[in-house]
Amino acid sequence: WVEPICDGALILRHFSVQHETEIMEGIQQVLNSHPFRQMRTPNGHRMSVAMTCCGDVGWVSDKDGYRYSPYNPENGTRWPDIPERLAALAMQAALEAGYPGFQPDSCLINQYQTGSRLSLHQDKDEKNFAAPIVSFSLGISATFLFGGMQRSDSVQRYHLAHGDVAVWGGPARLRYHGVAPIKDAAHPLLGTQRINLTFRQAM
Ligand code: MD5
Ligand code: FE
Repeated sequence: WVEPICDGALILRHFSVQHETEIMEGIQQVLNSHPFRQMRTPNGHRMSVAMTCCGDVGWVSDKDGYRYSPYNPENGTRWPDIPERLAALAMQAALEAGYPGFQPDSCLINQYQTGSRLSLHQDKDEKNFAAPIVSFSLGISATFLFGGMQRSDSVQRYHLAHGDVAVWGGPARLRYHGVAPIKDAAHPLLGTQRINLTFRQAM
């Protein structure tokens, strides 16, 4: 079922549960050559979320800042293609959310473990803010923090569970958001981790 968040954003509850096996196969394919690693912020802090990417470009962070790069700085090689079945599911979710023609060229894969968190931020390293961001949640649950256009604005909390897909576009695209510290839990398929896929039109 569909849970509206605000103008431009909604959650497709349970959307990807029936595809969980092929989604995990797609993720594993990327991990084989580009495993999760914890990058550093420009301030030098190690992020608690481990990440990897696929697509034409991937989101990277280091002492020089945040950016999209065709290369994984870890090994200097190009990111693998977004697995075809994953791209198709992301396009289908975007379509159901009212965004036909979504063509992701980048997918950031976030791995959360107990205690991992993502502090409030805006996604503004992409070139095209007209395209939505399509976000798949897998594994243990998270409390998603949805803020306003300023960091100091109050946040609404949303429970994101295995299979939920959130689509953030229109006026929601540049809202501050984050993920509260992940509570210790276990999921039958993914164990003690949460994986989040964010499909983007970055270039
Ligand atoms: C996550 N990831 O659960 C979230 C899901 C990230 C990130 O925030 O940058 O990797 S994506 C949530 C999102 C994206 C764009 C806009 C908004 C939320 N929003 O308007 O709240 O790991
Ligand atoms: Fe974000």
